[in-house]
Amino acid sequence: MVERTFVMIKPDAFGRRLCGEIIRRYEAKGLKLVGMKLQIVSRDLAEKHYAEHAGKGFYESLLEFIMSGPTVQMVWEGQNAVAVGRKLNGATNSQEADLGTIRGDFGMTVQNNLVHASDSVETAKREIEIYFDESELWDYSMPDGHWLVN
Ligand code: IDP
Ligand code: MG
Repeated sequence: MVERTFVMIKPDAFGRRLCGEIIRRYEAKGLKLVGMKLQIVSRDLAEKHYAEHAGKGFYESLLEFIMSGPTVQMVWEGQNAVAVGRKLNGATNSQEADLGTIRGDFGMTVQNNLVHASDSVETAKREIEIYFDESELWDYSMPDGHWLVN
């Protein structure tokens, strides 16, 4: 199934100059970038994005972190894009994340884990709608597309 997933480069990765590295991994894997923007996230957006965590002990700290600097929002498309994105990122706790994943290779903490990716197709739809208008998502084909589907 061709899916879309919402991926966000968090302020720690941005501040550590890892944007290129993260985008490179998604791109080289074979996903297709269909939307992208840069912003310092407002409280309103941060609360919408992380609504499922409201009330948890780490919630306020997470919001402060996510609003603390520039972030990059992206929509990546491809077969099983949601599961592929979660694999590229690795486990939530960066110290436990497998080497070879973004969090496993570059992260040291649970909160500051560099990158977000949707956990289901439904979540992806909700998250994409929070950050993007339909007119900001692009429909095009890549010349290597036939190598990346079965
Ligand atoms: P995920 O990003 O791997 O899907 P979630 O459990 O959905 O992980 O948590 C959302 C984000 O909240 C995490 O990526 C991380 O930045 C932060 N977070 C999750 N659990 C904790 C915690 O126990 N302490 C501090 N921050 C946390
Ligand atoms: Mg999550």
